Amino acid sequence: MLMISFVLSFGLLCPQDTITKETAIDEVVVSSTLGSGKKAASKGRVASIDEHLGKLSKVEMVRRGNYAWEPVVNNMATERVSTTIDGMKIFYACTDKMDPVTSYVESSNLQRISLNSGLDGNPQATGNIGGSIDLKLQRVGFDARPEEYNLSAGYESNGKVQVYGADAAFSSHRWYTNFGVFYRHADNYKAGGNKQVAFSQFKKTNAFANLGWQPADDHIVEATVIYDIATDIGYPALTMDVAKAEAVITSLAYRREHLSGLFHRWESKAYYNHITHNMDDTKRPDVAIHMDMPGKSQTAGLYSLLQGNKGAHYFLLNYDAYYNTLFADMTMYPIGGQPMYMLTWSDVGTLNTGVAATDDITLNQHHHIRLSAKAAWQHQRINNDEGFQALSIYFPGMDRGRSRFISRVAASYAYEHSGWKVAIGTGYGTRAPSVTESYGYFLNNTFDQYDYIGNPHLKNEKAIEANASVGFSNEIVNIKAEANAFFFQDYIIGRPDTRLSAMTLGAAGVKVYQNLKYAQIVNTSLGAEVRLAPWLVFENHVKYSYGRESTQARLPLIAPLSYLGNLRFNWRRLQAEGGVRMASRNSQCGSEYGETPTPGYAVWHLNIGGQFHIGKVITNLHLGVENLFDRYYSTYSDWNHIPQKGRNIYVNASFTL
Ligand SMILES: [Cu+2]
Repeated sequence: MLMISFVLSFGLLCPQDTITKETAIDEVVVSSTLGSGKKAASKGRVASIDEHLGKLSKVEMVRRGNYAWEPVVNNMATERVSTTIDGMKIFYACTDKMDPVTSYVESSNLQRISLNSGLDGNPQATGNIGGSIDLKLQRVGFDARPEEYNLSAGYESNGKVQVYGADAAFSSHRWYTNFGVFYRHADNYKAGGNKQVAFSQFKKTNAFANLGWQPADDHIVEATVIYDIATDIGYPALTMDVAKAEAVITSLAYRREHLSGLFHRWESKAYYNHITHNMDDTKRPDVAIHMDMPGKSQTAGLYSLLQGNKGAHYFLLNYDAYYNTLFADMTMYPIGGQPMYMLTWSDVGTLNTGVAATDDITLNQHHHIRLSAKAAWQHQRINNDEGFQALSIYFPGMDRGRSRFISRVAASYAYEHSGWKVAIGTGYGTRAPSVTESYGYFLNNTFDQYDYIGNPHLKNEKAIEANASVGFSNEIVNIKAEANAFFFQDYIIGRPDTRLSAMTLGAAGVKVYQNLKYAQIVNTSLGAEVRLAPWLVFENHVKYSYGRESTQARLPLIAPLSYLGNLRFNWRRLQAEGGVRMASRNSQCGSEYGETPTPGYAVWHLNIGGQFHIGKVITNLHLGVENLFDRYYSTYSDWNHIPQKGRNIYVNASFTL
């Protein structure tokens, strides 16, 4: 977890263009075929995106089942985190957060996942108080190996998970293409003690194709298509499942390389993506009122990015714009009664356009400064009359649309000398409320059993960030202590409104999103890695976080004290690892917000794997055990305390020719 890669290569497809930068960007390498993937999961290419994301030290995952976990960055969930795919904005289509956008890609689509912590977001990010995740697509590029073929397969004993993938890549000086298909299937898994977790199955297929064309040197056209479909997905923590979640993601880009003058690279991209999400309660026993709940999300956008350098400066300038619409409705079928219809996201359109700039200044080999800023204008409007009228009952005289100005700035300074590295940073940013927070209509939340109504009168949320880290590394040790703190003003969260009555049967009441005066989130971590022998590394990581709001209540879903310990062995082409993950009971949980404490636990794991050459074929083989002692447990971020997997033996292989 400590192995933070500080090296970012820009202009991936042109090695001569590579510029090494010192930044606070954390990343996990997904594709193992490219090598040097220090943090790549031991499950390699067949690991899910969720498993890869979980390797990032500032990321936790909220689980509502065995599929589509929600990434939480610096203890902030989707509303405060920006997720982009190669700079493209994409928004989930489920009012119950069953489909974080990371669920619409596959490991085989990705080369790496990069995370910018806090307000220092990537250029296309918006609303990123907690951080911004960019999923970098796997493109073979020009002048790579003329042809390459990959096959991968994996099996997990718990839940009989099967994973199969095949992809191919062709490359020349003028053209390249890589494409593939990936399939995943899981039955219900078993928690510790052989307890079956009903409704935890899923099926997923993902197909992708990338195409590159270079009609003249350094004039590059690139296109991407991803089609992802998941069916029969169970959500044991929720009262409903998903019949189908489907995404089409497309982009077309034009890029110039090796320009002379101030800017050496210019890239413009237009994109469109479309998500459909259909929930399903027909397989559940004892459903009092059957419901149909589909959701739809469409986003069209573009960005244009200039990269340049002059003297000590390395800078980026970006313009971006997108238009997203979210539509969700619900039809209830009471037994013996008339169906009832309700719009939950009433075709809300969001137009957002902004400019961003970053400057990395290398004063000399010891001093480094990074500045970043973004300003954006956003207009949001309820496009559906019926939905507007329904919400107007609760907010008489409300406007149908609303414009907002959002911005962020961040600055950091790093000092490096003889193995020591000290960094401090600060930032200020504002966030527009999400569609759910502004215009959601009776969205039932199974976490606290309340129905939620959006509030069109919300003010922008504001936050000040301060962060600091100190580290030391040499051949033997690598130690890093890190802390960041976020001070919010007008923090947005749902609070009970006793005047309203709930729509959902058995709901505890209605909550309306409000701006709280202030809130704080503090995250601290300490990591130490010791090389005990040339072939043996002992890795330790401790984390502690804290969150409180202005009524002095604790915020919900804040990670408890946790520890990760690993012993890593390297012998020739073999790597092996054994370790433990531990967490304490989160007795200081957000009880005011419906959270109940989760007991502490310790869970052990083992794995071994390596890369071998069999003739011309490069073979990656891995074998491992998770939850070695079959412990029954759940983490603080397991929705409604659904248990984690019990003992799980996995094996996977990938072959590259
Ligand atoms: Cu859903």
